[in-house]
Amino acid sequence: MPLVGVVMGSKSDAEAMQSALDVLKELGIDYEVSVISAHRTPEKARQYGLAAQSRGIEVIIAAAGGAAHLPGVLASWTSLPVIGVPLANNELKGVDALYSIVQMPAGIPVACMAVGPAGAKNAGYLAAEILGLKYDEIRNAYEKYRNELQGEGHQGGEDDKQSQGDSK
Ligand code: C2R
Repeated sequence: MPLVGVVMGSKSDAEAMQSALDVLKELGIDYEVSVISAHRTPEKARQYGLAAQSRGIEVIIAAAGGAAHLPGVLASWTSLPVIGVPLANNELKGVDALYSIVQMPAGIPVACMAVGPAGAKNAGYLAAEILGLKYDEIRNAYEKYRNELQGEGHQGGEDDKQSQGDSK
Protein backbone atom coordinates (compact mmCIF):
# COMPACT_ATOMS: atom_id res chain seq x y z
CA MET A 1 0.00 0.00 0.00
CA PRO A 2 1.53 3.37 -0.96
CA LEU A 3 2.61 5.57 1.94
CA VAL A 4 3.62 8.53 -0.22
CA GLY A 5 1.37 10.22 -2.73
CA VAL A 6 3.43 12.00 -5.36
CA VAL A 7 1.23 14.51 -7.17
CA MET A 8 2.35 16.64 -10.09
CA GLY A 9 0.52 19.42 -11.87
CA SER A 10 1.14 18.07 -15.37
CA LYS A 11 2.51 15.07 -17.22
CA SER A 12 5.22 17.47 -18.38
CA ASP A 13 6.59 17.48 -14.79
CA ALA A 14 7.38 13.75 -14.84
CA GLU A 15 11.01 14.03 -15.91
CA ALA A 16 11.83 16.67 -13.28
CA MET A 17 10.26 14.49 -10.57
CA GLN A 18 11.93 11.21 -11.54
CA SER A 19 14.71 11.70 -8.99
CA ALA A 20 12.15 11.93 -6.16
CA LEU A 21 10.70 8.61 -7.27
CA ASP A 22 14.19 7.12 -7.49
CA VAL A 23 14.92 8.15 -3.89
CA LEU A 24 11.67 6.64 -2.62
CA LYS A 25 12.40 3.42 -4.49
CA GLU A 26 15.98 3.22 -3.19
CA LEU A 27 14.70 3.58 0.37
CA GLY A 28 12.01 0.93 -0.13
CA ILE A 29 9.09 3.33 0.29
CA ASP A 30 5.86 2.50 -1.54
CA TYR A 31 4.47 5.42 -3.49
CA GLU A 32 1.84 6.29 -6.04
CA VAL A 33 2.01 8.96 -8.75
CA SER A 34 -0.93 11.12 -9.83
CA VAL A 35 -1.29 14.04 -12.24
CA ILE A 36 -3.68 16.55 -10.73
CA SER A 37 -3.96 20.28 -11.21
CA ALA A 38 -5.59 22.63 -8.73
CA HIS A 39 -6.90 24.81 -11.55
CA ARG A 40 -7.36 22.36 -14.44
CA THR A 41 -8.90 19.56 -12.37
CA PRO A 42 -10.01 21.24 -9.12
CA GLU A 43 -12.54 18.55 -8.18
CA LYS A 44 -9.91 15.84 -8.56
CA ALA A 45 -7.58 17.85 -6.30
CA ARG A 46 -10.30 18.12 -3.66
CA GLN A 47 -11.14 14.42 -3.80
CA TYR A 48 -7.48 13.46 -3.65
CA GLY A 49 -6.84 15.59 -0.58
CA LEU A 50 -9.99 14.44 1.20
CA ALA A 51 -9.42 10.72 0.59
CA ALA A 52 -5.63 10.49 0.88
CA GLN A 53 -5.41 9.69 4.59
CA SER A 54 -8.18 7.09 4.56
CA ARG A 55 -6.46 5.37 1.62
CA GLY A 56 -3.30 4.96 3.74
CA ILE A 57 -1.22 7.81 2.35
CA GLU A 58 0.93 9.39 5.11
CA VAL A 59 2.93 12.03 3.23
CA ILE A 60 2.08 13.97 0.07
CA ILE A 61 4.76 15.30 -2.28
CA ALA A 62 3.24 17.93 -4.56
CA ALA A 63 5.28 19.30 -7.47
CA ALA A 64 4.29 22.09 -9.81
CA GLY A 65 5.77 24.79 -11.98
CA GLY A 66 4.61 28.34 -12.66
CA ALA A 67 1.82 29.61 -10.42
CA ALA A 68 2.13 26.55 -8.24
CA HIS A 69 -0.97 26.51 -6.08
CA LEU A 70 -1.22 22.70 -6.13
CA PRO A 71 0.68 22.00 -2.86
CA GLY A 72 -1.28 24.63 -0.94
CA VAL A 73 -4.62 23.48 -2.31
CA LEU A 74 -3.89 19.85 -1.44
CA ALA A 75 -2.81 20.96 2.04
CA SER A 76 -6.15 22.73 2.40
CA TRP A 77 -8.03 19.43 1.96
CA THR A 78 -5.91 17.24 4.25
CA SER A 79 -3.94 17.45 7.48
CA LEU A 80 -1.25 15.11 6.13
CA PRO A 81 2.17 16.73 5.71
CA VAL A 82 2.56 18.20 2.22
CA ILE A 83 6.04 18.63 0.74
CA GLY A 84 6.07 21.11 -2.13
CA VAL A 85 8.56 20.96 -4.98
CA PRO A 86 8.83 24.12 -7.12
CA LEU A 87 9.68 23.24 -10.70
CA ALA A 88 11.53 25.43 -13.19
CA ASN A 89 9.71 25.09 -16.48
CA ASN A 90 9.26 28.55 -17.94
CA GLU A 91 10.71 32.01 -18.42
CA LEU A 92 10.86 32.68 -14.66
CA LYS A 93 12.93 29.54 -14.07
CA GLY A 94 11.08 28.34 -11.01
CA VAL A 95 11.14 31.57 -8.98
CA ASP A 96 7.39 31.86 -9.58
CA ALA A 97 6.78 28.33 -8.29
CA LEU A 98 9.17 28.85 -5.37
CA TYR A 99 7.38 31.97 -4.19
CA SER A 100 3.97 30.35 -4.70
CA ILE A 101 4.91 27.41 -2.50
CA VAL A 102 7.19 28.94 0.12
CA GLN A 103 4.97 31.89 1.04
CA MET A 104 1.99 29.99 2.46
CA PRO A 105 0.10 32.34 4.76
CA ALA A 106 0.04 31.32 8.44
CA GLY A 107 -2.26 28.44 9.31
CA ILE A 108 -1.81 25.83 6.59
CA PRO A 109 1.84 24.79 6.19
CA VAL A 110 3.56 23.39 3.13
CA ALA A 111 7.20 22.29 3.37
CA CYS A 112 9.03 23.91 0.47
CA MET A 113 12.00 22.23 -1.19
CA ALA A 114 14.65 23.81 -3.44
CA VAL A 115 14.03 24.54 -7.11
CA GLY A 116 15.60 21.99 -9.41
CA PRO A 117 16.84 18.42 -9.05
CA ALA A 118 18.00 18.94 -5.45
CA GLY A 119 14.44 19.83 -4.46
CA ALA A 120 12.96 16.73 -6.05
CA LYS A 121 15.51 14.48 -4.34
CA ASN A 122 15.13 16.19 -0.99
CA ALA A 123 11.35 15.72 -1.16
CA GLY A 124 12.00 11.99 -1.17
CA TYR A 125 14.47 12.24 1.70
CA LEU A 126 12.17 14.45 3.79
CA ALA A 127 9.33 11.98 3.24
CA ALA A 128 11.71 9.26 4.51
CA GLU A 129 12.52 11.31 7.61
CA ILE A 130 8.83 11.77 8.40
CA LEU A 131 7.93 8.13 7.78
CA GLY A 132 11.05 7.00 9.68
CA LEU A 133 9.48 8.28 12.88
CA LYS A 134 6.98 5.44 12.59
CA TYR A 135 8.59 2.78 10.37
CA ASP A 136 11.89 1.32 11.59
CA GLU A 137 12.80 -0.15 8.19
CA ILE A 138 12.47 3.25 6.52
CA ARG A 139 14.50 4.95 9.25
CA ASN A 140 17.18 2.27 8.92
CA ALA A 141 17.35 2.62 5.13
CA TYR A 142 17.54 6.39 5.43
CA GLU A 143 20.24 6.27 8.12
CA LYS A 144 22.23 3.83 5.98
CA TYR A 145 22.09 6.34 3.13
CA ARG A 146 23.24 9.13 5.47
CA ASN A 147 26.14 7.04 6.74
CA GLU A 148 27.21 6.23 3.19
CA LEU A 149 27.10 9.93 2.38
CA GLN A 150 29.60 10.64 5.16
CA GLY A 151 31.86 7.89 3.89
CA GLU A 152 31.88 9.41 0.41
CA GLY A 153 33.34 12.60 1.89
CA HIS A 154 31.50 14.73 -0.69
CA GLN A 155 32.14 18.46 -0.65
CA GLY A 156 33.37 18.43 2.94
CA GLY A 157 36.59 16.85 1.75
CA GLU A 158 37.07 19.35 -1.05
CA ASP A 159 36.29 22.27 1.25
CA ASP A 160 38.83 20.98 3.76
CA LYS A 161 41.51 20.80 1.09
CA GLN A 162 40.64 24.28 -0.06
CA SER A 163 40.78 25.81 3.39
CA GLN A 164 44.09 24.08 4.17
CA GLY A 165 45.47 25.48 0.94
CA ASP A 166 44.22 28.95 1.78
CA SER A 167 45.84 28.95 5.19
CA LYS A 168 49.34 28.30 3.79
P1 C2R B 1 1.75 22.01 -19.03
O1 C2R B 1 3.11 21.54 -19.50
O2 C2R B 1 0.75 20.87 -18.92
O3 C2R B 1 1.20 23.19 -19.79
O4 C2R B 1 1.96 22.50 -17.51
C1 C2R B 1 2.47 22.19 -14.02
O5 C2R B 1 3.02 21.71 -12.81
C2 C2R B 1 3.48 22.43 -15.09
O6 C2R B 1 4.77 22.62 -14.54
C3 C2R B 1 2.77 23.60 -17.23
C4 C2R B 1 2.98 23.71 -15.75
O7 C2R B 1 1.77 24.03 -15.12
C5 C2R B 1 1.87 23.54 -13.82
N1 C2R B 1 0.60 23.46 -13.09
C6 C2R B 1 0.43 24.02 -11.89
C7 C2R B 1 -0.81 23.57 -11.44
N2 C2R B 1 -1.33 22.78 -12.37
C8 C2R B 1 -0.46 22.70 -13.38
N3 C2R B 1 1.25 24.84 -11.27
C9 C2R B 1 -1.40 23.87 -10.12
O8 C2R B 1 -2.51 23.39 -9.86
O9 C2R B 1 -0.75 24.55 -9.31
